Amino acid sequence: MSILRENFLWGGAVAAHQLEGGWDQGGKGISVADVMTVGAHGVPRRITDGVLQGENYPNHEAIDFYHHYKEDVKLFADLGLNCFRTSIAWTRIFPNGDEVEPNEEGLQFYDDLFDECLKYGIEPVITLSHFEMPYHLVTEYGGWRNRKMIDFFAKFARVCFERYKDKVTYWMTFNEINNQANYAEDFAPFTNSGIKYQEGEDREKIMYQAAHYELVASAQAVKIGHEINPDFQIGCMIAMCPIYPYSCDPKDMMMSVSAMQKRYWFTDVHVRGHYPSFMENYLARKGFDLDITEQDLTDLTHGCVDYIGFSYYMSFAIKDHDKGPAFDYDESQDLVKNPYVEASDWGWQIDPLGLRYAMNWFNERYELPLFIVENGFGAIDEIEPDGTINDQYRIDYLKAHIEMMKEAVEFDGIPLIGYTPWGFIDLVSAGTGEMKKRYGFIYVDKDNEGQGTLKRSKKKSFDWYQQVIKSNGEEL
Ligand code: P53
Repeated sequence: MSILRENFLWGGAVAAHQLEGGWDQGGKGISVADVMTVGAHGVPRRITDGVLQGENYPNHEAIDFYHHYKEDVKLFADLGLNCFRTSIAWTRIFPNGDEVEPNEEGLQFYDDLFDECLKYGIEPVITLSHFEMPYHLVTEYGGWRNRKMIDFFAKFARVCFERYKDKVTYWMTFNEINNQANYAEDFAPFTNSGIKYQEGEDREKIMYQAAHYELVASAQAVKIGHEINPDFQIGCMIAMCPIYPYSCDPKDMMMSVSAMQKRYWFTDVHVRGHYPSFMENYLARKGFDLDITEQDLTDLTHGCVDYIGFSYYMSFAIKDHDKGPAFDYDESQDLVKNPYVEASDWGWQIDPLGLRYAMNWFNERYELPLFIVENGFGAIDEIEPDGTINDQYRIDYLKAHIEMMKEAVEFDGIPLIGYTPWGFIDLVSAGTGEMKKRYGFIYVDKDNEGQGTLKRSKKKSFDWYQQVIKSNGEEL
């Protein structure tokens, strides 16, 4: 008997813009991912004004899944996946975002992809918006600063729900909607919300406005989806990096509470359908007179999510910085290094037990099923002279996390739907645009400069994960 449920969803996760390529094919429009250059650890990706000659845009070709999907899905079946989490590129369906009619060629691509998956018993798990909104909506409307986005998104969601209602059951609305809590940097506001800040703007206020519109759009989508197919399971998607108090100093503890509120209130609204009191008071104290209508508040109550999808890579830690009774959190300044955990080459703190902590935090607060839709270890892989890749470090990372996930089920009774490790086929890093920050069980021959044959091969972790799935998580 295994600890995990019998129909546990074992999968792998990717996002359209990070693997598909074919950025200008099949009638696809330019997305926000198409105007981001390659970066590195400590070197942010640049956001250019449209697609410029001579720049390296890693997402344009990515790993060319657009043309390789049949052979790739066959490999996924060989790996033993019973689900595959990907996203629908909004720009394949509505190239500019504001068209009246969808692009049939884009819709057909996902029909073909989902059919190919279902042929092997692999269930598609779909994110509607994963860092890839139409760039036209940024230049013409200012992205999610604009209320009009709600209608554009709701329409996109409706078209997808109607088209794929018999092929997809598990959906998510916005990927890692809470990344933008880090509004000091340019990356998250742009990838989450298509927002480019002007000099002197109040970034924080704009972030809260955009997040509000997204939460309303998400709620509308949940309602629409349930009307189209009552069996749909529609979740939110939260980037969960729990924020520990640096010490047992009560002030550090309270700082961690406040930081968790600022980073995870998005989940409160998604799940409960209303703003938590601490957030209402915060917005009032800051004097942010946001555009929040009575109808919005009603919409929120009618679009509560069915489950919580979340990513888990790392934990954070925080110290009080003498901010007084408000304990206001500033993500770009307040986090400190945790001396008890190691970090990856990209500075991500490795903390398997933090996954169990995070699952408990969600469960205590919401009592909804959880779905771990991303977890993984970005590392540089070396190819041995005989062509093999011995990625034991990746196996060690994932094994430790799966153990903690199982303990959360066994000891804490947490209802868990499934587990889809991130980037199980190598793809373009979201944060840095690099290829060399690899997560895969499947190697893809391509480097940061865009050179390579795109040939796929199995790493050591491929066989390991295959056996994990086969044993329903018993053989790690
Ligand atoms: P990369 C930051 C913190 C946690 C998750 O990230 C994050 C990010 C953004 O970089 O993103 C998620 O590729 C995201 C994926 C992304 C993955 O984590 O920067 O949902 O699109 O690829 C890993 O190493």
